[in-house]
Amino acid sequence: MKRVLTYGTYDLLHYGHIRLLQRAKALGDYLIVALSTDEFNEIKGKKAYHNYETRKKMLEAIRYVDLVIPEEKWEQKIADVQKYDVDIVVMGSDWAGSDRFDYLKDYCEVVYLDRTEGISTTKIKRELGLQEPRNGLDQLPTTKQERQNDN
Ligand code: C2G
Repeated sequence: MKRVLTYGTYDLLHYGHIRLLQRAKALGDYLIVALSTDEFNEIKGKKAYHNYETRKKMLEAIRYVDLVIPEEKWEQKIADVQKYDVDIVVMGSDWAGSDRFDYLKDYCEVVYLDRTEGISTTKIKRELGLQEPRNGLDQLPTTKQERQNDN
């Protein structure tokens, strides 16, 4: 039984999230999602539309997801890998090479899957007029940092 673990906020679920979960599950038999709590989102500088309980329920309704656990701090990942006997940690490619994940290679496999272009929670909010357009032009994020904040 190959166990896969991924992390995220998963607010305003969109097909980029679903595709990530679908491909992550395809790498194993059991998929755990460590879902950012509302308090951790504050640390990440993200404001989710749905609270943790709602985002958790939505993820639990997805056929690829077997278990949802809270992500409360950056430093919990090694303990998560050991506690849940994880074989592979999977993240979207906007995290590729990040020191937030690469160190886990000493504990399990780490796989970065291509990010789904053209969709992000921030883009949805912007196009619904819920967020200021970026410098007047609706450009896709260019820097890695912008991409990491623009999911
Ligand atoms: N994602 C994707 N394609 C998109 C948007 C997101 O593949 N168009 C992926 C991200 O790379 C991430 C997952 O979907 O692997 C969840 O994205 P977010 O909810 O934005 O997660 P993030 O804020 O990157 O949180 O400890 C790590 C953080 O909790 C990750």
